[in-house]
Amino acid sequence: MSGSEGSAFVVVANRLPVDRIVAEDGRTTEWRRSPGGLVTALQPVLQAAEKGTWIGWSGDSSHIDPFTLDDMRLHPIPLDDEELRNYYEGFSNASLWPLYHDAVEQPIFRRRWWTSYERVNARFAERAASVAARGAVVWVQDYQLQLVPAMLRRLRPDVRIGFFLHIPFPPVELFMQLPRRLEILHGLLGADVIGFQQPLGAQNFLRLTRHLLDMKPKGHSVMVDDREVKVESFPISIDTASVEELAASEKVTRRAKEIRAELGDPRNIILGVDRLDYTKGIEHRLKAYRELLSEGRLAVPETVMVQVATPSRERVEHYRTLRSSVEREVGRINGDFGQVGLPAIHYLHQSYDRAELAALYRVADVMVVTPLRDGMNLVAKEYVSSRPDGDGALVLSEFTGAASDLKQAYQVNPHDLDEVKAGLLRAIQAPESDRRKRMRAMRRHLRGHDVKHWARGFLTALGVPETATAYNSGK
Ligand code: GDG
Repeated sequence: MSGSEGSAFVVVANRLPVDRIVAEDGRTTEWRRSPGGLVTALQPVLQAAEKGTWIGWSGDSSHIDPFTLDDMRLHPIPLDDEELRNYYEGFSNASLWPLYHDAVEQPIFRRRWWTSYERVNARFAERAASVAARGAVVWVQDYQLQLVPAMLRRLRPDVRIGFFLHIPFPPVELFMQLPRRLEILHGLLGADVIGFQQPLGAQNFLRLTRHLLDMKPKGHSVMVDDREVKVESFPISIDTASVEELAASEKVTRRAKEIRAELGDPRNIILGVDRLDYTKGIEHRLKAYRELLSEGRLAVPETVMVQVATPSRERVEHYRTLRSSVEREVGRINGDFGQVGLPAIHYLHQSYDRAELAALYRVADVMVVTPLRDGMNLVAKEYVSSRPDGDGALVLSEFTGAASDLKQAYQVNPHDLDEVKAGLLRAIQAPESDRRKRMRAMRRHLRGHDVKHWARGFLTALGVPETATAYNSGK
């Protein structure tokens, strides 16, 4: 249905922004919007554009007809088990993910994974080509879909194509390891705007075009034939207003008090919240905490740690190994320093709803975010905006994109254990006035730089100010 019937604005992402929920009768299913910044950011444009469409994987292999939810047209793409293993768990999460994160784990390459990656990317591109109206704007998201821009351009040269990478883009020396590196590079260059989280990612990409294709980047762009491709950074953020509102709600305030009591009313609550992923530096922070306890610089029950580790990519080998080693370390800490009814660390390998997470942020005196490499890290931003009391302290790895936005955090190099320990102690012992001053500055920054600011910036670079103005209509 290309032409006048199609959508003027199309988002292409690995996942649809909805979850399928089994109704109470246990038989029928319904769709519910999944919580997440991306959908919040894009919904105003999807709603403003006549029949805005989101194309993404539904979460299983069944063929589901397009449907409408909250004024968004949703086009589910099925993935079968082979594709899930090869395109998603394989090439996306065992090759690209570690490689793009500084190879903090050894990337694995398998030839059959590539075939599947190409096939699935083609399926997304074909669907986008069939739903986009003439001259539409198509915004492709993230590392799972890097071939889509060029594939789509071949099918539909009339549309404007944006691509945003949510994770870091590696330096040339690392990218060169990637089998099929040329195909990936050509895939991305099909876009009109390629967006990265950080200026460093954009620079790495531009250097790569010089190195592999002998291109001559000028400023923030390169020419592909006679077409200009802009390469810039757009740091993503959170829906600050809604995060602040939820954290200040009566329900969350009440729950935060309950949690503090349930934890035994300790003086210091240290919190970590991450997907259970080896890039997040969970082991590094646990080790720092253990050493502080064993040196007597922190003590239970005056201090307690809560680590939420949301289950993630559990069939990928790297993730299984990580889970074992994190759980071994948690057991060791509790074995050595816990008391009956008073563990030193509460470890939660579970997912929570937004309100429970907000209550945890509100109750945490110190939030500890120690990734070895992270495109942005929204958890750090959510914590800052979830403190209506104005207190709290953030220990933040300098290897996150968030470190450029949250300059007043207690920043640490997670590889330097002594520095992580010192950062934790500084955050715990800082005078209240210092903590409040830092938090105030960071909160102010996030009010001016929310996720809509991010989307507006990208769409303006893509040359679609009329789409970007959807944000000014107050929708
Ligand atoms: C990628 C990049 C970049 C976590 N546990 C629960 C839960 N969460 C939510 C958090 C936060 C999100 O998941 C995690 O976002 P992060 O940014 O921290 O990390 P990634 O998942 O690795 O995201 C990252 C991001 O994309 C956006 O561009 O910042 O660098 O790696 O929003 O709150 N949410 C709920 N329950 C949980 O248990 N509801």
